[in-house]
Amino acid sequence: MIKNKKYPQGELLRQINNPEDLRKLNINQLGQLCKELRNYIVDIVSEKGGHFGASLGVVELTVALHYIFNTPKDQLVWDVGHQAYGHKILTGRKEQFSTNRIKGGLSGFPKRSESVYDTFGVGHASTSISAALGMAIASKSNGDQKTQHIAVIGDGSMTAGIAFEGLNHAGVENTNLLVILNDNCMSIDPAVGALKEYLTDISTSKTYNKARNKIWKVLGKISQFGPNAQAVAKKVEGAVKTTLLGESNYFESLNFRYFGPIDGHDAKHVAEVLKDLKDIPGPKILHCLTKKGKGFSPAEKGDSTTWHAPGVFDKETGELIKNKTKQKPPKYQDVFGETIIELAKVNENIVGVTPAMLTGSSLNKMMIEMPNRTYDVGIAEQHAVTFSAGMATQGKLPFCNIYSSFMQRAYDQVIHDVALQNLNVVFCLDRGGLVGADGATHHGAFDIAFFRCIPNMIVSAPMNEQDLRNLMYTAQLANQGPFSIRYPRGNGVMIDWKTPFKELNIGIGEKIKDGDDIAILSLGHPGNFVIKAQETFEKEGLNIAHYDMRFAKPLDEKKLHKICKKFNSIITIEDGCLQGGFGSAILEFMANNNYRNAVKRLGIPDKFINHGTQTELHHDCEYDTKAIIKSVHEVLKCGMVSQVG
Ligand SMILES: Cc1ncc(C[n+]2csc(CCOP(=O)(O)OP(=O)(O)O)c2C)c(N)n1
Repeated sequence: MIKNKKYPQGELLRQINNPEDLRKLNINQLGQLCKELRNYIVDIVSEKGGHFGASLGVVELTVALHYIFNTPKDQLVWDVGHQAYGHKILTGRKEQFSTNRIKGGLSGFPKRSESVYDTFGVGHASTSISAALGMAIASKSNGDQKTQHIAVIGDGSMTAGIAFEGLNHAGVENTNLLVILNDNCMSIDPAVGALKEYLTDISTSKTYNKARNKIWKVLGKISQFGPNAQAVAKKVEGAVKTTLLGESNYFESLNFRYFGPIDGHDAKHVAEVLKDLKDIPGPKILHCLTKKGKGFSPAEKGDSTTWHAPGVFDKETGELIKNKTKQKPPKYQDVFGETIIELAKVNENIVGVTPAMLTGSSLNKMMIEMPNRTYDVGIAEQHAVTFSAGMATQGKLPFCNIYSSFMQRAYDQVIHDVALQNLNVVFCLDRGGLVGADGATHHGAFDIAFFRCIPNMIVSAPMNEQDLRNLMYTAQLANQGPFSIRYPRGNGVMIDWKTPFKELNIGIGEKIKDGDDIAILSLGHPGNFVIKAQETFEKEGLNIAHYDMRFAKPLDEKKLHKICKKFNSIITIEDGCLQGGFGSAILEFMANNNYRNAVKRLGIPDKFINHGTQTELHHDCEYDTKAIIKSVHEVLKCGMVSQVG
């Protein structure tokens, strides 16, 4: 077990090891507990990093939910889960919380294997309503009408199609489902779209807010109406809302009973409201207004996007502590962000598309320079892809930037809407490969495998910044069809990266070094691990060849024929899953052409990889520089011999 430092705890927090302890408090003590919980989160996240603003924003909600509901019997589902730090601390993981996101420590997201209080594994947005509804219907079918099912979802996550699908289904199921809409007007970047405007309208309607109190009065006296209580309350509530919000309360039109908006930072009030709602059957939604970063002034006043996951910072001043070591090569995402602007200045058809990862993809730079050609479509990967396809039919050239793991959401759209119609859409898959501390939900493990089998799709991965620029340049040349470029999280390798553009030949790799013992074929950034390993091979007098293949599809068959004829043994390396990935493509080529060279494949094994630093995980998965050296030594030792002459 990893070492974890002790952090100071306030008087109330000290007494709380699980929600049962919390429920012993007087409701008037909840405010004090929230302060202590907030301090504890600030103390630890300021030193260890992680998600920040969202967890501070739901401190009161978290305390009130565990205070009122009978967790873990009642099922509490957090959407995304980046806001669940307070939940982790209150549910038996207080002392371990300082190991959050560290290898061997707590996961940064709720995880069923970690705690019974984590009812559903999350990390990707907008799943909570569907999951909680599934639980609610299962409870009902088991004859259990008592268990409560609560989904806590942010306004950003509410923009995804799956959230609507969940609401749409829940509206015709009479289950104990409570959706808490945690509305802070932010996704990671400011929330976008018509729903956001609608929520703002409700939240700022003074007339409605006044009348809302009347509704609560009715609900407060609910028992006085005897058996007709629910009907009476519903009538009053419905009349007031319909008059004041027009005919169309979005949630009510989906058969949800809508309550709120309420101040999500008044723990006592939130608890009282939740207590009332507990007695109301059927699907309900409680609209809570909160602020990201609440209670930590630099985050409240500063840029909310920065404080979403700020890294380590000085908790007294709020100053972000940057690693001030020598000049580093740029992040791949920034090379993308700058290069697309350069290209778009010349090619007027280029547009940038992101599903809610404007800053994370560095497309925010283009949004500033070319707001009319940059689209943040909300947390809506499927829509981002089909929207790009639509644009492409009209001659636009979308660069649709989606993190590799989030692209999993939009698979059919890629096949059906883009590839089948052979449309010119460039998919830039950021965070391809192991991403580090975000862990299993966020690793970009599968994209090489799942894109490689799609007809018409070009699958490429740059080994460095220059390659990324040249691939982007090549992709925007006329009629390339669907073209994917995947690159990892983090920094490249070139300080001077603004190299002139050069057209690349599709499906052609690069010989980095000739050799005569073994050929190493790399795809993308791990080629740099091979270059590092060459220093050792040189010292050892080993002459190992290295090819940066650049494309997993189409393969550089001419080169592969030469390689298979010349070398007995081949090692492949990729920052992706071994099943069906780049190494598999090489094996398929060999099978199709009757080559029987010995092949060792390095990459992500067939299991889900937990969190750790990228360096730790590359090591654990055995495709870092050390593993390459070891593999070469093993191959030489056991003399993997070609079965063809
Ligand atoms: C499918 C998917 N796309 C993108 C993300 C990246 N992401 C993580 S949190 C977040 C914003 C969520 O906004 P909201 O639900 O309003 O929660 P808040 O952070 O405002 O509390 C995004 C876009 C994700 N986790 N999953």
